[in-house]
Amino acid sequence: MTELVLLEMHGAVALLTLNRGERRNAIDEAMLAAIDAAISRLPAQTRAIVLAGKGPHFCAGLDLREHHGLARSAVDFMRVCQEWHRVFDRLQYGGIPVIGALHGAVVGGGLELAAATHVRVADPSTYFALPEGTKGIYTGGGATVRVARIITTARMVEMMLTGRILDAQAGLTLGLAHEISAPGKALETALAIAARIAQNAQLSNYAICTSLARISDMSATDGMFTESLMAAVVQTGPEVQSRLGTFVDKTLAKVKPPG
Ligand code: 1HE
Repeated sequence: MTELVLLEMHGAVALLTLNRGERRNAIDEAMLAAIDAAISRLPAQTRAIVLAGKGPHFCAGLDLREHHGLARSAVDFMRVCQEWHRVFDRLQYGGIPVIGALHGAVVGGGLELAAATHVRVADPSTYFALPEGTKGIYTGGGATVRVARIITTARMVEMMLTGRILDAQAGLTLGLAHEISAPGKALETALAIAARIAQNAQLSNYAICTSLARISDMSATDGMFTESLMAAVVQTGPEVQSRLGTFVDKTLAKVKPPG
């Protein structure tokens, strides 16, 4: 039986590849379970993850064929959504940076999955859409929170009502992508970014991935308090002495203008 999600280590970077290209990596129950299982299989040395899709598209979202065939009840589908939320939360809040390598369709639940990654590299072929409205359905994999926070709620309402399809450049402008790669190079670029991020202090990466989105859910005073707690843990962590020592002895790379 072919594995639905491939796991391949590149040093400290785990490459997870959705491996259902013949179905455009549509997410049925087996695919969701395979993503969950792949996260559970990550070796202890994993310091960054790249998430990619096999075939011509990153991910076509909910498996519409399965959904149509199962004729689920409202309660059944509520449970499906909660399972998507649980699995995608494991990516977003697992404490390990996840870099999405996007290409082709990143639509519906595919966009919900991409929005759970922390850094998104888009091949020029990438396009983003939330076609649920035009299909008589609704987002259920976290888009109302994750995508709305990236592009604003108003923009998401417009995208869903109109079925608007955004190309890679429009996605970049809205923050759905953070970088557009050279054609065909999204995976290579994502792996290079992941290798760099894997060099950061593990505790800093953990704090960035787990606390920032949570702090944005809090009131300003609670957020500031949580920030100071998180900083107290990170700034007194095990790597601070050695990393900041290189600043004191002037061997630390300076923060220079881009280019
Ligand atoms: C699928 C799916 C799918 C493809 N579920 N089987 N998502 C959508 O509305 C996207 C629907 N899909 C498409 O618009 C197109 O298939 C694509 C633009 C993604 C790809 O087009 P193309 O021409 O490259 O491939 P294709 O010929 O359309 O698809 C190849 C096969 O994949 C075909 O099966 P085949 O047996 O005819 O070969 C398709 O049926 C199959 N396939 N997409 C099932 N989505 C928790 S709620 C989340 C809400 C949502 O995600 S709504 C879904 C939004």
